[in-house]
Amino acid sequence: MSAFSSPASTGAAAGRAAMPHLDIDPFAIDFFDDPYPAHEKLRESAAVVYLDKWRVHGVARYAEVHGVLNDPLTFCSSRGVGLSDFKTEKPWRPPSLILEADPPAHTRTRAVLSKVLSPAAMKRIRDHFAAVADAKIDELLQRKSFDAIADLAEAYPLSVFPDAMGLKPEGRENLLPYAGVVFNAFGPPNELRQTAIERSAPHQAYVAEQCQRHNLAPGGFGAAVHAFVDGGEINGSEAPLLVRSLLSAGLDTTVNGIGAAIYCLARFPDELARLRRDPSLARNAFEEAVRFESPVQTFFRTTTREVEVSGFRIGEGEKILMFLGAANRDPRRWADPDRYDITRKTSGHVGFGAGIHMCVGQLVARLEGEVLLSALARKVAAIEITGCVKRRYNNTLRGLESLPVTLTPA
Ligand code: 4IA
Repeated sequence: MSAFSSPASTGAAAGRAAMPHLDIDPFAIDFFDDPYPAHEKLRESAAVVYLDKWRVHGVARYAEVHGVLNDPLTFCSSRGVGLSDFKTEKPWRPPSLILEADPPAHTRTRAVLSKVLSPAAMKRIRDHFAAVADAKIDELLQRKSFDAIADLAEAYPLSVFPDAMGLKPEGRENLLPYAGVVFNAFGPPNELRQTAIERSAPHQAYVAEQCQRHNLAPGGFGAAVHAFVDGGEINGSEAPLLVRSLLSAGLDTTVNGIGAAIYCLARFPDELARLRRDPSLARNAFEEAVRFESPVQTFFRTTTREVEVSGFRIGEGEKILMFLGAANRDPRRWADPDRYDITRKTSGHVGFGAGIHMCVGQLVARLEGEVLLSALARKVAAIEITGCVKRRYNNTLRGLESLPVTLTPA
C-alpha cells in the first residue's frame, strides 16, 4: 500500500503549496566537502523540493525518503536509480537484474542473491573473516603509523571479499576502479561521471570475464550464484550479471563503511573508549557509522504515475532524488542526529536503503564491520589523526581518500 495518494484535483483547489526550487547541486565538489548545511536547507525548505540544476525532485526528510523507498510501484527502479532515465537514454552498461529491476522480475533475482548471502552463508565465513581482521590489526599495530584508508578500510575488504567471491588473484586491482565507475555513473553527466565512464573499458572487460562460471572458484559466492542455474531459478545468461551485482556493490561500499567507522572512532575518542570497555558494541558501532556518514549518499527513483507526496504533486516519469544521508540525520527522526553514539538505537536508518531493494549484502557488510571493530576494541587504545585528511570525490559514495593515523596498543 502506498502512503502517497493520487492527486484528486488541481493545485490550488487541493490546497497544495508551490514546491520550492533550490539551486543546490548535490553532485558538486563544494557540496561533497561539507554537505550538512545543504542537507539542512533541503530538509527545512519543504517535504519535496525541486533542484533546477538537474531538473529533478528531491526528498531529504526521513519520512519522505522512507515513504518513497517503501512504494516501489509508484517510485520504480527499472528506469534506473541514477539520474539517467533508461526509458529515454541508453544505460552505460546492461542494467543490473536486481538493482535496476521492479517486481516481478526483481523478486526472483533478489531471492537468489538473498540465499547466496544468507545467515547460513555468513556462518561459514565468519571465523575466517574474524581471523583476518585480528591479523590485520596486529600488523598495523606493528607499523604504528599508516593510512587508515589504503591500509585498513581498503586492505581489509580486499583481503576477504574477493576470496569469498571465488575470484582468481590476477586483475583484482580493477575491482575498486570498477566500483568507482558504477557509483559515479548514478550521478549526473558531470566531469566525475564522464571521466569515469571514459576510462571504464578495461575495468568492465575484467569484471565481465570474472563473472563467467569457469572463473569462479567452488565454495565462493560467485559459484553459489551460478549453482542456482542448475535449480532453474535463473538462466545461464542471468547468472553472470548477478555476479556482476556482487562485484559492483560488495567492495567499495564496505570500504567506505569501514572507513566511516575508523574516521568516527578517530574523531570521537570517548566513543572508542566506550567500545573498548564493551567490545560487544562493535556491531552497533559499525551500524551507527553507516547512519552517521551514510557511505551511499543518494539514489533516484522514477515515478510511474502522477502522485502526491506530502501535499506536493509530482508528474509521471519524473526522477526523485533521495538524500539518504540527510534522512539519516533528520532531527524529526533522530535525537541529537549529528552525534556519533555507539549505543544509539540505529534501527530504521536508511544507510542500507529500505523496503524491497534494501541492501541484499548487508550481512556481509555488518560481518566485516563487526569483526574489524571488535579487533580494534580489544587491541587498540587510541587512534590519533596525524596528517592531512583528504576527501575522495564520487557522485554517490561518501568517504575519504586518505586518513593518516597512529595507533597506540592496548
Ligand atoms: C548492482 C546501491 C549500490 C550498493 C549498488 C550498486 C550496484 C548494484 C547494486 C547495488 O550492480 O546490482
